[in-house]
Order: sequence, then structure tokens, then C-alpha cells
Amino acid sequence: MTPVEACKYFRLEGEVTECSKYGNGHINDTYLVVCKKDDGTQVKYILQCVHCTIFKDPAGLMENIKKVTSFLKEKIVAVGGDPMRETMNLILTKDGEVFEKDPSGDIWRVYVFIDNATCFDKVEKPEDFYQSAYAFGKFQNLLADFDASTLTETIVDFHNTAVRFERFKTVVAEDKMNRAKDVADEIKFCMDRAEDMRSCVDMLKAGKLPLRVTHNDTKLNNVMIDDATGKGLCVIDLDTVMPGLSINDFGDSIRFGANTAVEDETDLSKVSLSLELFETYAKGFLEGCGGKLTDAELSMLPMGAKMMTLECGMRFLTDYLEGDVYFKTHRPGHNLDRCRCQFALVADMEKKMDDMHAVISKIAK
Ligand code: ADP
Ligand code: GN1
Ligand code: MG
Repeated sequence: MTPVEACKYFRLEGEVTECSKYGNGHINDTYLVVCKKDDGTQVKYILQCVHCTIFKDPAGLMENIKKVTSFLKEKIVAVGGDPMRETMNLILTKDGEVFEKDPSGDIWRVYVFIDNATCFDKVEKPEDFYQSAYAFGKFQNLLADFDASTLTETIVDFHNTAVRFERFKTVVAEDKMNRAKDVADEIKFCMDRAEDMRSCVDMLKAGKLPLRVTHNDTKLNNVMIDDATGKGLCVIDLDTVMPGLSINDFGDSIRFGANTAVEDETDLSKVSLSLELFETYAKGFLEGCGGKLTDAELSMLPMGAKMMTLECGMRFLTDYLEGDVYFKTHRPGHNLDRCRCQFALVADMEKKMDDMHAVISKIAK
């Protein structure tokens, strides 16, 4: 089904006048839909096609989003916030459902478009990074009393780095695209860190880190900053909200936003961890979490940053070896470029581990 056809299934106000590709996400096909009402005013929506090769249980996924956004809405209203801008709002299909399944098995959904707010692909101002951190921290804080047992695990073992490492080794052994020979250094980079791959998972299993309801995909472009106030407005991209580790939510934001280069930078001399941005984010995240992190979580925040970067680099490498079937790519070798950039950042983080710990100790005391 085409995106314009998909629109017909939803309760949109007015006539569709525009339906165009939108945003820079690596997973969903996202479209901006503009409708014109009889009185001439415009209404905007976000239409998304969610690929069921990635999300195997779309009904469970959409049920999660429905539950989480309803829960957040109540909390937002209770403190006098604006529930139409501070959380995602699903538009129902004409049959009253939260998604439409097309004959090919793909599912379509529509959200209210959050206008006059921006998703940044790179930190332009440290203040925006602070605001994104506060918003992600607050998101976790607001969901602290959400019943995690009611959530479907939308991608099983999503941040189980140990399981991902096992799968990576299988993909290397299979080498179905005959690409492993070109990436011996990158494969070794992972193998050399076999011990690390277990670290966070083992702490969770040992009960040293608590399982919380987390976002699990806390890139800067998954939060909207209000154009007028400059405040973190709304956390978006809720496909992976499920039980997880707070240190991973912290870590993934650092991976993406505290890198002095973009995620797919090919000039690796530009890649490094900005300790200034690390501190900025840590302050915002801890404030947003409202003091709810345990001492063990605090002391593992730097490790969370390293592990999310290592895991993400390994995922890009896995996808490169498998023939670029998971992440959207925009040029040949794109996943490999992304992988190399992540590994360069891991290497820099390893040098700066003590500095990161010093920053957390300073802020948390
Ligand atoms: P992906 O999983 O592919 O990253 P996202 O849900 O993050 O998909 O959406 C991709 C982009 O679309 C976002 O980075 C953001 O720019 C934009 N976007 C998504 N939802 C909204 C919304 N409700 N209002 C405005 N922009 C949105
Ligand atoms: C994907 O969907 P998006 O673009 O916000 C991915 C994340 C990765 C990220 C790397 C469901 O995030 O896990 O960290 O790309 N999302 C999924 O940029 O796999
Ligand atoms: Mg996204």
C-alpha cells in the first residue's frame, strides 16, 4: 500500500494535500501528512510504516504505545501540562484501531504532528543537549510506577549485549556476503572486548542493577525541543519502550550526542567523546530522574556509555556483514562507516573512563 492509500484508513481531518518522506530515523518509513480543512486551515500528521521483519509482534508493540502514552497523558494533565504536545497522540483508524495492517503485512499508524518543535540530528547548542537529557530522565521517572509486566518485549534481547555478541560471532562465521575479509580489524575490536560484552547483563542478573521501564533508543533525534521555550518537550519513537537499564538510556544518548562527530563520520580524526557534553547530559539526566538512580547505577553510567557505543558499533558491523538488511543505509558501506565511527568513540571513551567517573562523582554528590 502506498502512504497516500494508507491515509484513507485513518480519521484525518480534511483532505490530504501533501504526503512526503520525513525525518532521519534508521528504522521506520516516516511521512509528513498535511491536510486541508474546509475552512482552509491545515492539520499535520506523522504517518509511519512499521516493518514487521523488525517488529515481529506489531499488535503488542502498538498496545505498548497505547498504554504508555495513556499513562503519561494522565500524569501530564495532573500537573497542568499539555497532553497534545508533551506526549505522542495516536490517531485511530476509521475502524477505531490504533494501526492498519496492509496486505503485505506491514503496519501503518498515525500520530498527531508536534508542530513548532525540533528534533536535532547533532548537538548545536549544549543547552539543547541538557534539555534532551532532562526530558529522557523525566520520561524514565514518570514511568517509574508503570507496571512493567504489562509491556510486550517488542524486540527480544534488544540491549542484551551478550546475546548480540553471540549472534555477531555466528554472522562472522557464516559471512554470507563474503565481507568479513575486509573488516578483520573491526571484528578483532569486538573479540578483544568479549569480557565487556557480558558486564551489564551479568550485573542485572546478579540483581546489582534494577530493571526499570526505559526508552531504549535515546538518540537526540528521538526527543523534540520546543522552538518557543527551548525546553525538552516530548520524547518520541516509543517502539522500544520496555523493561531495561537506566544506564543504557543514559549511554545511548552519550554515544550519539556527546560524540564530537556525527554517527557516520568517515574522518575518524574528528571522532571523540566531549567531556563537556558528557557533563551537560549527566546533569540533565540526573535532574530529570529526580534522584531515583541507585549508587550502582550512578557508578555504571560511564560503562553504560561505552557499552551502548560498543553494542551499536557491533550492530552496524553485523548488519554490514549480513548485507545491510536492518538499518536504512544511504550509501555503499554506510553501516561500516557508522561502525568505525562507533569503535573510534569506544576507544576514546576507554581513555576517558576515569574522567567520566570524576564527572559523575562531582555531579552526584
Ligand atoms: P525511527 O524509528 O525510524 O527513528 P521515529 O519515530 O524516530 O522513527 O521518527 C522519525 C522522525 O520523524 C523523528 O526523528 C522526528 O523528526 C519525526 N517525528 C516522529 N514523530 C513525530 C511527531 N509526532 N511530530 C513531529 N515529528 C515527528
Ligand atoms: C535505530 O529508530 P532510530 O533511528 O531512532 C535503532 C537504535 C540504534 C540507532 C542507531 C529499533 O534508532 O537501536 O541505536 O538506530 N532502533 C532500533 O542510530 O533498532
Ligand atoms: Mg527515531
